Amino acid sequence: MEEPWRIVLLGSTGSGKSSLANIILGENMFEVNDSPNPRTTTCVSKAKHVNVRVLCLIDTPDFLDSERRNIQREIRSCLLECAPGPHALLLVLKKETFSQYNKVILDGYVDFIIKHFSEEALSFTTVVFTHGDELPDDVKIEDWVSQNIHLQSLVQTCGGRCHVFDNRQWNNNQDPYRNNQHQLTELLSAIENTVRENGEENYTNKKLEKLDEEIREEIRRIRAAPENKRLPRQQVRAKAKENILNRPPHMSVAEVSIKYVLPILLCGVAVIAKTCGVEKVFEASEADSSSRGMKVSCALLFLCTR
Ligand SMILES: Nc1nc2c(ncn2[C@@H]2O[C@H](COP(=O)(O)OP(=O)(O)OP(=O)(O)O)[C@@H](O)[C@H]2O)c(=O)[nH]1
Ligand SMILES: [Mg+2]
Repeated sequence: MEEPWRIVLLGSTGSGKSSLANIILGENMFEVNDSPNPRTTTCVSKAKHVNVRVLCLIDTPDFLDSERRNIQREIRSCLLECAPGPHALLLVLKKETFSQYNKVILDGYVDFIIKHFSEEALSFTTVVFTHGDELPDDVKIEDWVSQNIHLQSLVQTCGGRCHVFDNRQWNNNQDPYRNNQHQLTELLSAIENTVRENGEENYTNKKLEKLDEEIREEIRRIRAAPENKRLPRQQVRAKAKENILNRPPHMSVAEVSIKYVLPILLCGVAVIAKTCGVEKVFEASEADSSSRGMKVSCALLFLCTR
């Protein structure tokens, strides 16, 4: 079977990520938020045949919501869902007046992509506006974007790719431009161009490749159990991702050393210093210097275990 295109939707709560995902898949597969509170709280991925290929959409919570708990876990879940790498990242923005406040959010998402994927991932990113019905008559989204320096710069950062949908109003619109089907065709063709420019490959990096290898390894482990032999492929993959997500994050040898080995060594040094009278080096009374030795060690211990 041909590999699905993995498409990640990013953006603020209420920007229309889940609604857009439903429009792209042509079916209500993601829960839409009609309350003032965030709805999508965990990463959800759904796949479906659309035109000639399978699209796997990864809907995400608002990663910049500072009040959200478990954000690191959700970021890891998003990376697991799109491993070995996404074919496209969609930065979903509500079409509205863009102020200085919005600029902070725009910059926040660009920084997020650079931090958790890389700068190169911006060339796989497309800006998608929702609430297109508010676009003035006869104005195309590119023209509207060009009126605001922050938006213009964002779209340029994302390779000049931008599209507009109206998830509520443009489903059966007769207008050739103000029409979700037309916008979807354009969006998929833009993604196809990006993938082609990348030698028919999705975006990837070392971290995503490693996660993919971890998933394969876990799939092999699950499959080895006789009771799992008949589990469908998708179910095994989902189980593998869940197992990895529930594991404590992998630590490098250096991290393990700093977190566990160094504190033990420091404690040892403190005990030896006390018993051997190394406190004389500090030129203080025995009691003072040994307690100072302990304090220094405890302070270092505290810093290391944070
Ligand atoms: N008029 C209009 N309403 C929209 C559009 N897109 C989304 N909405 C509405 O905006 C609200 C939020 O939409 P969602 O798709 O749930 O937004 P979200 O980004 O997934 O929100 P969270 O899951 O909370 O992060 C819902 O009431 C949608 O019906 C649009 O293009 N036009
Ligand atoms: Mg949502």
